[in-house]
Amino acid sequence: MALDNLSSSLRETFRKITGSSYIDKDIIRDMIKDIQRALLKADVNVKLTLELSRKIQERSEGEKPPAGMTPQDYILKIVYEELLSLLGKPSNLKLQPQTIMLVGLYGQGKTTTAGKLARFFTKKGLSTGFVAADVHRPAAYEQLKTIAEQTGARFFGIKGEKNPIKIFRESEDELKDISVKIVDTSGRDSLDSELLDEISKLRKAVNPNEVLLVMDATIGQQAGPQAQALMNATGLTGVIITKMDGTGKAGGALSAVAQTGVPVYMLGTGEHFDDFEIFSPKKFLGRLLGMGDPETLLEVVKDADISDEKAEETMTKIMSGKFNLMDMYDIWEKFAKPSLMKRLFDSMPMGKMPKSASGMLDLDAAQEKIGRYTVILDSMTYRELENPEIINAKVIKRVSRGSGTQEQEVRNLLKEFKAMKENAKMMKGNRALKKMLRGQMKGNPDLLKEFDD
Ligand SMILES: Nc1nc2c(ncn2[C@@H]2O[C@H](COP(=O)(O)OP(=O)(O)OP(=O)(O)O)[C@@H](O)[C@H]2O)c(=O)[nH]1
Ligand SMILES: [Mg+2]
Repeated sequence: MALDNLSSSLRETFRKITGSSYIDKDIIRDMIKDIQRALLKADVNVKLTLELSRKIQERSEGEKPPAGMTPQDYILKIVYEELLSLLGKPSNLKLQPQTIMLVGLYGQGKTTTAGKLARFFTKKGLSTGFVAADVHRPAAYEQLKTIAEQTGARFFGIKGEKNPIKIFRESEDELKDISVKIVDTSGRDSLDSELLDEISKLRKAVNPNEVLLVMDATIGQQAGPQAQALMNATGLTGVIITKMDGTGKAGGALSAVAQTGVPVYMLGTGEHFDDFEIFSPKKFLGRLLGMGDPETLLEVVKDADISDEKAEETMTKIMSGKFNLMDMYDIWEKFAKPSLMKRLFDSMPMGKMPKSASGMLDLDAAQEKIGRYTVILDSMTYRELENPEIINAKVIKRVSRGSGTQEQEVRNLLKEFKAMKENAKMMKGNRALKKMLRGQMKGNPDLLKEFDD
């Protein structure tokens, strides 16, 4: 996933602070150096990194923790708040009739995102239509038409027409009974004045409610100037960052967002139309810092067609770090469906899942692995599943024979189980973050209870 490295560095920094018995200037300075290094490595731009670290330093040295809060927790709170400010203000698309124009450089995912938006709005009961205003790439018309068929959006385009404004004007009658109109525009290799001029004129003609910049997570430092230029030409209202499932560093895109001051609305997390997430700065940061994401979990668990009661129960177990092999079995049985696994991959301890060369979750391999692991678990006794610590070499031998797998594979399973448990404990262990995430977990009292014990 994009930002994996930043995530592990920040978690390490948080661990260091939580683990230190006192806080002094040196510790703060070291921490700031660690954070700077981590941000720069993730492609966050230098100016922003410096601003952020200066703020953290000033506040850490100048502010006193309120009564009842340890200096360690207070430092973490400061870092958390400053990182959160880097992610911009929470805001999102409104569920109402509107016109949305998608802009951005070549190949960043505009047309795919049109499909994702269509899926998103149709699911909420709003009819959606596309205007094919990419007049430069010859295959653009067909691509959008196909996506319209796949997502149930109405399509309007004029094949061969070179004037995007004319296309939009003619679409108005055709799409007049459609609630959400999405205008797909041309991308370019770089931002020349010709493109900016074209997009600016189109923007005036369309007069959209939203102008969304579509930017992918692999874009580096050039993201800033580009976003700024598009901002000036069109008055962007929001950003969608795509390809968050890849190995791009995402820091470039996030820096650009911070500079322009427009909110990130959504994240693209794959090539399918359902690989689309609402962006929430708090959730995103919680996930980055290894707190798991209670809200996403609950959403997905509910999507899995499990009763609310069962969903809560599973969640509570996962987050409590108390689960045993039986629970691991339970999780895999419920969640080993491709669509769910993909969404859960990052927000829940699923064990180590196979990745493809590009760093994305390899679904087929993951399914196969879970299949094999389930057979192994099937060969254990109930007592062993409930008390994994009693599994010794003899049991491993028996289970391996019983399931027709190698002993090594049984050992691997047990090792991963341990790692999952550690992971879940880490989510549980960070008191300062827990407090801060409390707001997100309102309405979920059982979960909070587990957190508090
Ligand atoms: N992995 C992944 N791939 C994506 C995502 N969004 C888009 N893509 C892929 O990126 C490629 C380019 O996507 P398009 O939607 O055609 O990009 P575009 O901005 O419309 O491109 P132009 O119209 O040529 O400027 C396609 O292969 C998409 O499948 C995403 O969130 N994750
Ligand atoms: Mg396109």
